[in-house]
Amino acid sequence: MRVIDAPLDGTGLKVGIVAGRFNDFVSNSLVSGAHARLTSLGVADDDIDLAWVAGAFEVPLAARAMAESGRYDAVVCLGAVIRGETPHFDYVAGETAAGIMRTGHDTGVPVVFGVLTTDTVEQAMERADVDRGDKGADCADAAVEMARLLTALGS
Ligand code: INI
Repeated sequence: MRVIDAPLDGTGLKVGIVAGRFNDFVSNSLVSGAHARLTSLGVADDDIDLAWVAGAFEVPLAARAMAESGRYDAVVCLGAVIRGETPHFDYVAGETAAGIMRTGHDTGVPVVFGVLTTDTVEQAMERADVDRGDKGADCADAAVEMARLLTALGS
């Protein structure tokens, strides 16, 4: 069996980040975690672009614009949809997830899903906490791995 290697090496990669401003106390932490991990994996600070949008619902469209620009090897989508605060949680969360997935499939650019969907503010803060879970860092890993994997697969 040949194992296809996708090293967690971000050297030379260009990464876009899209973040929803809604619940920005969570999104800011996710952005910090993603940014710190990307740079620790070797992505140059100048090769990381961050675009803020109003909320999670807007994230897929901005991610698509980044992916279609041809300037990025991967796009990281960040935000927080919290059930306790919205009766239309299921629409916002579901459409955001579907839009992010579709963007990756349609463009061929890895678009990773770091929009938290939680029942409570506390759960969201826990998953965004750099000392306790840090979904932003997880997404940075996924972005670099997917960019490398697609290259290894000849994409
Ligand atoms: N956007 C979020 O990112 N998180 C939420 O929890 C949220 N709530 O609670 O409604 C939310 N709504 C805004 C939405 O994403 C759009 O920005 C808005 O509907 C304009 O299209």
